Amino acid sequence: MVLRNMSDLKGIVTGKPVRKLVLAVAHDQHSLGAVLRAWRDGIIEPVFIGDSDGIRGICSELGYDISELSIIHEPEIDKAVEKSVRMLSGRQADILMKGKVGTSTLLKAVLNKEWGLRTGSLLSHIALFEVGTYHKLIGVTDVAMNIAPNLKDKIAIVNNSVSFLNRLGYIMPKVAVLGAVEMVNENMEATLHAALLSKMNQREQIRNCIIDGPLAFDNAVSLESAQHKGIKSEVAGDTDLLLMPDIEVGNVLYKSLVFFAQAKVASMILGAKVPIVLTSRSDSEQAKYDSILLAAASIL
Ligand code: COD
Repeated sequence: MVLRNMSDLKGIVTGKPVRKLVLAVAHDQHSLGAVLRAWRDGIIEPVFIGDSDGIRGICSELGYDISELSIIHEPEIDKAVEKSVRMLSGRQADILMKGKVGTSTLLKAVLNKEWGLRTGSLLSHIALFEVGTYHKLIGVTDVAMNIAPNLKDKIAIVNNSVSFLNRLGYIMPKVAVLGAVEMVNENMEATLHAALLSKMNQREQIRNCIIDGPLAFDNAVSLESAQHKGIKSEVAGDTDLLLMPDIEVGNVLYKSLVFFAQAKVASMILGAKVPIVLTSRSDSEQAKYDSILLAAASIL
């Protein structure tokens, strides 16, 4: 199976067990709007940790009666984040979600050696996009957590993403490892990593996916463009997952797709003890809602 539209996620999670979601630093309008919608749709049961007056005020502005929901009052951001993460590490809930807090503050807490959500493997971020000009959803990794991944990190990032896509129903997702060019250039490290990852995939050191690279962005998403350059590739034009060279390229692509191409996006952190909904503060309520569905789908 391959997801064509963001709305396919709803079909996957509807009627499945209701998951307990902790919204860390919850007094945030878009996050609360998304969480309450997912609650109303019977997908999650929320716990809000943050400034209780702020939370109640926003929920009432949004027109929700939250008298039956759990709110833990903690106005200090660091303490609210720690309480949230501890709740997940204590297995009192299933999904963590970032509210009104910076990404690195939340991630540092998630990586806390004593009470965090580490598993021993690398944690990484994945974003799924619905873009009007592409024939299916396309994944992009890592645009938000690993800053300058080395080859070992990239292997872990691919493995995290592939096992996630496998869980969503993709049998052999097609992975394009991006560079600025499609030939190996010894001065461009991303092309060296791409060639090694492709060979490791051919030799079954990285399984359950088809990897090709280096591919430039145009060849990865357009068969016509690949053919024009004489590139023969099973992945070109039909990519399910784009592996980014580093966080800057990934983040700029993410924002370009959202702001210039009006793409829909859902995103989360993989490889932790529990799924973590981690969207950008500028993401819409819809993006946060779709990200909640994605996190719920990842643990079916
Ligand atoms: N997975 C597992 N363990 C990790 C990871 C990871 N991805 N990253 C670091 N660790 C471990 C290290 O092995 C070490 O034990 C400890 O965590 C601390 O490592 P540092 O010192 O390299 O990392 P930190 O704590 O300074 O920073 C970790 C962050 C994830 C916060 C950092 O990498 C970061 O700021 N990433 C970018 C976040 C961001 O600003 N995104 C914005 C885009 S929206």
